[in-house]
Amino acid sequence: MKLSVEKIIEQNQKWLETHEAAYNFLAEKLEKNGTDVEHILKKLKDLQVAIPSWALGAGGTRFGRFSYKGEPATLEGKISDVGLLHSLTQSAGAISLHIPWDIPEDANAIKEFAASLGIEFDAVNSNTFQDQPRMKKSYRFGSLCNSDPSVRELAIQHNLDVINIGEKLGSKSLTVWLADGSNFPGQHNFQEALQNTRDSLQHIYKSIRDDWKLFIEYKPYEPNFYSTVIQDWGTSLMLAEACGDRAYTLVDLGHHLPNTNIEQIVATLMMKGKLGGFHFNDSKYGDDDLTVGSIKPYALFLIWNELVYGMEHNKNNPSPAWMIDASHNIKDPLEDLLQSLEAIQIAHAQALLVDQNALREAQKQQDVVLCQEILQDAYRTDVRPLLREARLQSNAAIEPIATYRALDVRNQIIKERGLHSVASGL
Ligand code: AOS
Ligand code: ZN
Ligand code: ZN
Ligand code: ZN
Repeated sequence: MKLSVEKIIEQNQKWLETHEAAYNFLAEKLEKNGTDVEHILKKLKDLQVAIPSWALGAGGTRFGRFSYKGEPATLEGKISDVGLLHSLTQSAGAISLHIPWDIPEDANAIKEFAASLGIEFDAVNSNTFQDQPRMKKSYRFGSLCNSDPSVRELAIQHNLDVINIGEKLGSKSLTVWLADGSNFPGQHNFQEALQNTRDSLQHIYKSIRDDWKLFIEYKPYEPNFYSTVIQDWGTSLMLAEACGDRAYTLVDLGHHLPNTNIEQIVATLMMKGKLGGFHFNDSKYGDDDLTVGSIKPYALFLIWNELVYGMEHNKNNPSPAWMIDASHNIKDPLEDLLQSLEAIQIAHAQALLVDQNALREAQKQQDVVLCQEILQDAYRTDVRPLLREARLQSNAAIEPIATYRALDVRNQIIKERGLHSVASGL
């Protein structure tokens, strides 16, 4: 199903008056304080966040998975769902595929279909954390790190296949997340596992085209519970540097031990020009993959503050590839993603409000109180009228979730796909 601009504009009429009053009030106040509101609106409109194909069905846990009504059973279905999110927000103009869950039968046709909805293909993700049918060897004891060279070869070849598929679709990057690690002390020779991983990644890196990037994701634990080969940003950075200029670290917000200062990691990576990819989600305990901003919105704002600073100051750092890596177990996946998109843009807008010059000056004066005041003043501003205005100007929905519900989108999807359609790959 497709949402027409006319329908969205029609819905917008309901909120137009209230919105305009709130927007004018805020814009006037901000302009008085010297904020360039047009600049913020432009930044909000420009930011495009990729949706991962696996977030369009309900997520699950090792205890089970409860499908959501009308999940997309095909790649076309997933792309069409991202198209809906994009129509409602104009900020989800890309999909991130996962191979082999999303192998396109006809890459050209898929590319055309996506383009008709304004959707591009962001980073492609390889999968060496599961065995696939008819595989000659198993990833049971790891993939790129495996002590058996024939398993490493298999895993390298898989990544090359993924690059190949990505090239056909117009992707420009490969994300490698490895589950590789060990469950018990003594199981791994740490040094050998890391060296094997480095050699394998270098091999993959050599096969990517000049206009491609390699993103190396890290994660402290899970599915292995004693050690993970690429456990932290330092290891990832070391590997990226061992590969070359177009290899970068990818930060996933859920991939840190509790209380890690993620904003400081972001700052360090951007200073080195090595923050390539970014996975948004939120977490209470571990890699919970909860809706962005649902647990620690202030931390998200502080992270965005470093992202905005870095994008302004570290011209050596390319614009990171943004993706939502969240998948909810019980909500309507599309509503959940709309909430995540909103949370990303709220923190983004708040960070854009930070008066960087005043902050630098307060830092120079060592005025700790003022530094905190400047950050919190931005954080405590209700920036939602700015988001609504950016969407209104882009012909998206002033209120995406309310519009999604008013237009009864889920029931129309169910009518098309059936109540019991199950997401492919999950
Ligand atoms: C896994 O924990 C990572 O976050 C990956 O980025 C991603 O969620 C995975 O590749 C999807 O299966
Ligand atoms: Zn991730
Ligand atoms: Zn994860
Ligand atoms: Zn996660």
